[in-house]
Amino acid sequence: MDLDGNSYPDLAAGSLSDAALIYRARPVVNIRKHVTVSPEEIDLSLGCDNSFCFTVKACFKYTANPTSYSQRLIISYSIEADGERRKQGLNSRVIFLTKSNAESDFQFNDTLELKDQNRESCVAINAGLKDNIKDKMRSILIEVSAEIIEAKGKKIKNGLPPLMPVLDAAQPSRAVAEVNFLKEGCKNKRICYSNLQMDHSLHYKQISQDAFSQLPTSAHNVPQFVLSYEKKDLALKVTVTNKNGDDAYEAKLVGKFPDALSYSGVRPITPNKQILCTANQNGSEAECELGNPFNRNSEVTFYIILSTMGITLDSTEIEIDLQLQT
Ligand SMILES: [Ca+2]
Repeated sequence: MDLDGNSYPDLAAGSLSDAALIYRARPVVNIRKHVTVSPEEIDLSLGCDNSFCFTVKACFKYTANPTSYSQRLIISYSIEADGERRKQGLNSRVIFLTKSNAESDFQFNDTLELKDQNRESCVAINAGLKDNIKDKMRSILIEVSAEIIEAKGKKIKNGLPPLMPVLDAAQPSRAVAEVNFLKEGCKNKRICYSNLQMDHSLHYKQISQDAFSQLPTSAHNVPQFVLSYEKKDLALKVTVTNKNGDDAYEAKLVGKFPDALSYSGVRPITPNKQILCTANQNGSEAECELGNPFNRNSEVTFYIILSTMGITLDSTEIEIDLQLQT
């Protein structure tokens, strides 16, 4: 029995009293979401910061069974950028320039009317990128989701009010599009194969002088350091190269130091090449940014200065762990 004429079977239960209960089945609809971005690739070397960078176009239509179902649906939808990154505690790189009632600028929320089954409605919004974004490597994901907030009924059979449809739970809740960054310094413009290599040597700084002297080595080629009032600071001279490699994005050197040593500073040697290092609170770990990108065939040399305050009379061996990352 279909009391309201929506093609879904209903159930009526009566008793000997003068009341009857009607259980009506709500229609199941599927909102099809389709999202595209234009352009799909951004060339950051052409400049694209706070102003317009790309357009997101999201289209929605609904399908239902039976095909004769034709209520007007009001949906609310959300377009979100860099959602995966934000789940990892990172910031979104995107700012939507078209404003909505969303609280944040990486999200766009609005409502839309779908007049009939299979009739598509689209929106287009503009987006920009934040200044000085670090991650120019991983693509930006744009996710679109939607839900029904109202069904506007036509004439209802038997004087019954229209029922709110339910979303088909078996259908994907999100549609996704990707914005990629063009990597000029990479042979394959999407994936970069860098060739980062490192050379290092240990030096010390005499208290009265500004220069660094290399430590003498033992018979087994291990640098030897004798702590004295004059020889107070150790300096790790590091040279990093990227010979014939693709550009290395977010290239950095990560150093881990033993209890006896702690990071105390960095001193550049290569002219016009500033190195920025950040250390943890007790100086047992430091990260030095080499470049974003660290270009093909570039080379940089710098000293990492290590305080020897923690060295005791029992210290006989010191191990330093250095790693290049990109
Ligand atoms: Ca029905």
